Amino acid sequence: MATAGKIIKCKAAVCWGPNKPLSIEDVEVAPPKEHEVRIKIVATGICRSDEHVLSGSLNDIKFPIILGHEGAGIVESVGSRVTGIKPGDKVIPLIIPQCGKCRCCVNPESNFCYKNFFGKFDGKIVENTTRFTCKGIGIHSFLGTGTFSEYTVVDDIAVAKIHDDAPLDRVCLIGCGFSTGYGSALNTAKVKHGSTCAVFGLGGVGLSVIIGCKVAGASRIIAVDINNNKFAKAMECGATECINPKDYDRPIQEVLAEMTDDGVDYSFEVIGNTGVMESALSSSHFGCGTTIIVGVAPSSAKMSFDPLLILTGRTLKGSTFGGWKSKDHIPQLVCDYMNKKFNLDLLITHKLPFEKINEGFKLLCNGESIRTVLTL
Ligand code: CND
Ligand code: ZN
Ligand code: ZN
Repeated sequence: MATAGKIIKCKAAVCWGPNKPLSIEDVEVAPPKEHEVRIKIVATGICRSDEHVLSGSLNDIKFPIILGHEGAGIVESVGSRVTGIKPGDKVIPLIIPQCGKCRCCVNPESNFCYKNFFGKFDGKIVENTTRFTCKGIGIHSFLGTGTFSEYTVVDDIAVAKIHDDAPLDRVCLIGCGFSTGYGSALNTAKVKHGSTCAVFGLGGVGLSVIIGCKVAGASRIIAVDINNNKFAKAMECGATECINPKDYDRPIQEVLAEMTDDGVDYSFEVIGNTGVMESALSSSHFGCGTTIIVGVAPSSAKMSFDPLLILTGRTLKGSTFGGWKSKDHIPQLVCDYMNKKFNLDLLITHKLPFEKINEGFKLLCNGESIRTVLTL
């Protein structure tokens, strides 16, 4: 491509600090270095985790930063020593890289990687620098993906080549929300056929948990949210019943215990609220229940619970990116979508041009949208 090896000037939504609207700026995107890939982003979803940064609930975020971690695009150019990815390939940037060599990568039970960005939040890619500049200032990249930009640079261990015919304006959700929820049911909880599940929080990630529970053959999927407007979509995704904690004057775990002969087999917290995490744990069956934390709590929040809950047979686990080994599994998930194994189109409630990104965040915060897909 004519732009290979050169700085690209393009538009990006820069987050200069918490509690400020994103600002569409002209940025410079440096060419990819060794083991890096520069991508033309075509579409990107807005996930609640981006909003956590905007609202200042995550510590140690380096500003200014370009958010966005649910994108899909086309490779513009590759740096030296990149193998298996070439200009023109359709790709999804990965929020958890897969170096293939570290202790996590070689363990089939883990989908983490020592080169991960999650929990580190320093906004740098592996070489420890940034590739974006705006007004002479280096701009960080959230989770190493920075998809709220027409072009971004990622590490080659943090990008998956996907099917040439994949519709990028939909499979972008496989970059985070869909895969995170779906995999937490299938890979982390390993939901069994005929089991009972409760899903707390019915945003894009929670609905994807429901889709996963359904694919796993759960017999009951109880959807829990404080916003009744989320229930119709939850039923469409596979929930068998919906409940609102505000409709009861007793703790929701008691309601769930009554509904399910003493507790669900699997419960999922998909909000990022430590109080709800405790309710989800208490909702699972005392002898054999499993609770999965998917929501990202504010940095300072602490969970507290009676250890007897665990001692009596419950299991508490967390799941990042649905337990998928990113580079290995994402291309297959894209094919599964194209083969109609699941329907992630249900999650897309809004489509907006990139310039309207702040409107997209408003829709998320008002509870009006599930996923807004921005097209660049
Ligand atoms: P979104 O905000 O769309 O959904 C959250 C839902 O929870 C909304 O429907 C709310 O109405 C509902 N809710 C809020 N408070 C309560 C409550 N007290 N009781 C019941 N329901 C409530 O968010 P999302 O689906 O985009 O993301 C959900 C969480 O998942 C969020 O914390 C995000 O940061 C996290 C996440 C995790 C990962 C991962 O890899 N683990 C990846 N991406 C996002
Ligand atoms: Zn996300
Ligand atoms: Zn690794």
